[in-house]
Amino acid sequence: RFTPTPDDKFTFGLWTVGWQGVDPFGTATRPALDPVESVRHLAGLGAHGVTFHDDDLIPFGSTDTEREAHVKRFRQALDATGMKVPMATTNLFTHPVFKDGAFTANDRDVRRYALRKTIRNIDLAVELGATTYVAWGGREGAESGAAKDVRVALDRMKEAFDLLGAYVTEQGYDLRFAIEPKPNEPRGDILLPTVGHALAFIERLERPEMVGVNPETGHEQMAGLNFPHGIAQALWAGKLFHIDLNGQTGIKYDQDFRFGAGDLRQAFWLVDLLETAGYEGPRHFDFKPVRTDGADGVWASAAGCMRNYLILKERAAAFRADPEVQDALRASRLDELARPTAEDGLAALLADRGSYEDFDVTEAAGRSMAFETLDQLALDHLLGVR
Ligand code: 3MF
Ligand code: MG
Ligand code: MG
Ligand code: MG
Repeated sequence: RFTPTPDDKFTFGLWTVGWQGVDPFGTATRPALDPVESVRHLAGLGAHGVTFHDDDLIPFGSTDTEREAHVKRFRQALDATGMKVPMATTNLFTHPVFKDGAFTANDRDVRRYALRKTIRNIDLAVELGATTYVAWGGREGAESGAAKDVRVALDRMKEAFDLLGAYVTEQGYDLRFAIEPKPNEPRGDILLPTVGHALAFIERLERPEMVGVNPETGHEQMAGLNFPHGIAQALWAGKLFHIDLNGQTGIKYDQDFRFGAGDLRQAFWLVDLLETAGYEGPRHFDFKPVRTDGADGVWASAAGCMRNYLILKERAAAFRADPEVQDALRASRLDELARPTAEDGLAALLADRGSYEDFDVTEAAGRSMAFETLDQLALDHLLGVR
C-alpha cells in the first residue's frame, strides 16, 4: 500500500536528490551525488524517471570527449533500470555570466550564448527521449527600476521562445516548452512571476501551441496564491504541460520541502484536481532534502514525496466516492455551477421575468451554501478519520 510503481509516473530532477545543501549562508553539507547512483536509487524506490539541467549531467566546461562519456554512463543507467527522461531543462542561472539573466540579459552576447546553450541541450534532451523542455527564468529580472526595461525585456523573451520554437520545428522534434513561473529568488523580482503572467505571455508568441507552463507548488505559494487554483486555470487553458511538486509553508523563501510537507490542504486539493482532471503528464518532484540530513534523509524524502502523493490520491478518491460528500456537493450546488447560466440564449434571458423582475433576492440571499459541512467532510477524509 502506498508503494509507487513506474505507472504512477513519478519523476525527480537530478538536482533534487543531488542537492548538496549549499544555501546563501552555508556551504555543502553532503557530498556530490553521481547521477548514475541517483538513477539507480530512484528506480529502486519505484520512480518512473529523472529530469536534468545540462550542467547536472555534464559539469559546466566539460570537453566534448568528457561530455560523451557522461552521457554514455547515464544512458547505460537508464537502459539498465528502465528509467525514462520525460523532461530536460537548461541551467541559465549558476555561472556568473548569467548574473543579469539569460534570454533577457541586457548584454546581447550573453543572450546569444544562452540560446546556443539551450539549443545544445535540446538536442540531447530529444536524444534521450524527452518530450517536454522546461524553461525557468531564474535570473530574468531585476533588483531596481531602471536596471531593466521590462517591456523591452519581454520583447527579448518572446524573441527567445520564437527562435527556440523555430529550431524545434525545423528539426522536426516532438518537443514542447513549459515555462516555469517564480515571483522572486534569486532576483528581487523575476519576469513572468506567476502562472497567470506566463499564460498571458504565451498567447503573444509565434507558436503558442508549442508552449505551456510548468508551475511549481512553492513558487505560486511564495506569492500567496492558491496553487490548485492556478493549476486549474492552466488545465482550463490546455497549458499544463508539466508540474513541479513540493512543499511550502506560506510566503517565505523557496522552501522546496518534500511534497506534502507544506500546505497540506492545498496538496490534497491539488492531487484531487490532477487525478480527476485527466492530467496525464509526469508527477515531477522539484524539492530539496533538508541540509541537516545525510543520505538517509535524501532517500527518505524522495520516497516521502511519492508516498504522500499516493496517500493523498487515496484520500481524495475516498472523498469523491463518499455518498455523504455527494449529498453535500449537491447541497452546495456544485451541480448547478456546472450548468450553463443561459443555455436558453440571451433573448430568453432578457425575456425571463423570473431572472430579474420577479426574482426574490431576499430569499436567494438567505439560502445557505452549506460550505462548512462540505469542507469538514474533506478535512475528515484528509485526516483519515472517515
Ligand atoms: C528554482 C526551480 C528550478 C527549476 C528548474 C527547471 C532548480 O526555484 O524551481 O530548479 O525547476 O530550473 O526545471
Ligand atoms: Mg523552485
Ligand atoms: Mg521551490
Ligand atoms: Mg522548479
